[in-house]
Amino acid sequence: TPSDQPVYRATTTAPVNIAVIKYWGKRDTTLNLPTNSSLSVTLSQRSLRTLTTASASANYPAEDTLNLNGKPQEIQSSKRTLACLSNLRALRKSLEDADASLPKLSALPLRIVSENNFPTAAGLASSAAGFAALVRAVANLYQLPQSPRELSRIARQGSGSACRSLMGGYVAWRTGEQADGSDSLAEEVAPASHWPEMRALILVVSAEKKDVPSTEGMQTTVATSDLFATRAQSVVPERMDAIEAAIRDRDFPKFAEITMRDSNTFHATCLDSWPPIFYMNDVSRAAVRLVHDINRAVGRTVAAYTFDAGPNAVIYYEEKDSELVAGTVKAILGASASGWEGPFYEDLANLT
Ligand code: 2P0
Repeated sequence: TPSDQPVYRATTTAPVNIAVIKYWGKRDTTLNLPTNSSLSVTLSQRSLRTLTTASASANYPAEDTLNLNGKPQEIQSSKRTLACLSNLRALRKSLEDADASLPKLSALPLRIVSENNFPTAAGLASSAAGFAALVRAVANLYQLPQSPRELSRIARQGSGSACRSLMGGYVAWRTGEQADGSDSLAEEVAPASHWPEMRALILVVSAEKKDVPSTEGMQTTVATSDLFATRAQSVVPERMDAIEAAIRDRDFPKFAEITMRDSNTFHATCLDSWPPIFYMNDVSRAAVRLVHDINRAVGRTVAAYTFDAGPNAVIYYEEKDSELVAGTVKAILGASASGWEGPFYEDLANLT
């Protein structure tokens, strides 16, 4: 009977990454090819991660299924998920074609079960960890020999930022030049061990779903913002070089200034979109002011804020300044009148 067939299974986790040079804008919406390169820090999985199990069996109903946080997902209408799965299956099929002794997993239905330990779609990069975990879990199930860099090409098609979650440490996603996306890949700029003092404090102001999803928001910006082209063509390329140098030299003040400026430029292009897009709110801005106040009071740059497509803040700092930065931020923004609801997650930013 079918229920006697073996079940092949692989489980993995994938981390969240928080960009310091932001991805915003696509030159190809099907392949998720970006208009500018981006760079992120991968978090440690201590507080934020996706846990995914992929399994394949002839016992399963014919269609692939995906369950996210206990809810079945409509993957047959999700072109991105289908693209990831068909790319992975094709790689498995070529292994099977080359070695007849391998079980024909590529012909079996997949069952994917995924769980975030943090609010989904609240601007906490859940799609990045989610697609990275999906690709890694199926690649493990299929025992694919491809490197994280090669798998990043597949994860990118699930969600652009997901390509950066396949590696630890400091990760760049290069725009690439090819129309087929073959060179639009993530690569490690520095390993986690290069700058182990780096810390991140994640401040959650709202765990509710955001108003304008990233994909839609960036399309509006590309189509309507005058500032957008300047950022993509002249501002970001210089910042990529400068922040890579700052990471190489472990120069926190430089890293911090570029990070804060690029977050601000990204949100400026959102405000410059038509109709304007607001991801930050008054509570977010209170965190911006506090970080500048702390840096001014200390007399050196010890903290950097960055905001994604939502009001939550991520604050980077070095371990030696934990008390000064995380202590002050939690004391001031943790007070109920601040509007910050929490939770606040502390993370060793780059240990995976
Ligand atoms: C980033 N964000 O670099 C930027 C900063 C949000 C602001 O990547 O359409 O969910 O799936 O490719 O990856 C969010 O965009 O968008 C994002 P899709 P994604 O982290």
